[in-house]
Amino acid sequence: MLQQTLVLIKPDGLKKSLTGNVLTRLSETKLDIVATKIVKVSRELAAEHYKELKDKPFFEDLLKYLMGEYHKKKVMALVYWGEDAIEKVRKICGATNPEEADAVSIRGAYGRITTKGVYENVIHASANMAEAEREIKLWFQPGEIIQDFYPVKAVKGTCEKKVWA
Ligand code: 3AN
Repeated sequence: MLQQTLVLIKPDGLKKSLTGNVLTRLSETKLDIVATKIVKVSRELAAEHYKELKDKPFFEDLLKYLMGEYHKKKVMALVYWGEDAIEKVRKICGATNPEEADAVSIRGAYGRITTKGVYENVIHASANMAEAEREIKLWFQPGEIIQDFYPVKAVKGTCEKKVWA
């Protein structure tokens, strides 16, 4: 089944110069990259992204981690698209807990748990199609993706935006 999935290379991955390694591993899937950008993550974006986990004891640390408070204040966001994209990407990512992840998976090879108990697991990938839709719409605007997956509508420009001077 053709699917799209959101991938985030998290601040630990950027700080450790793992972007190339992670993208090389993901290229094994032969999926298409249909959107990408570097994002400085606000507290609001981090909280919305992880809203399902808001009652977990590690929620506050998780927000700080995604915002880059422990590493660099940036995340690389990508959308991959193709046959069974969600499962293919999740398999290469490995288990959530980097200590339990397959040693040759991205999280197994590059992730760690800090002495404070924060999972620094380098990468996020959507878990299912509903999550992928919610996350892709949260991180990207329609014009930033070169493939049309979700319906769009035209709105008259009323709000101010920056253009090149
Ligand atoms: P996944 O990212 O594999 O879909 P989720 O959605 O359960 O896993 O967790 C989101 C993120 O929360 C994880 N990537 C990890 O950074 C963090 N996390 C999950 N469980 C724990 C835990 N027990 N302790 C610390 N951090 C955790």
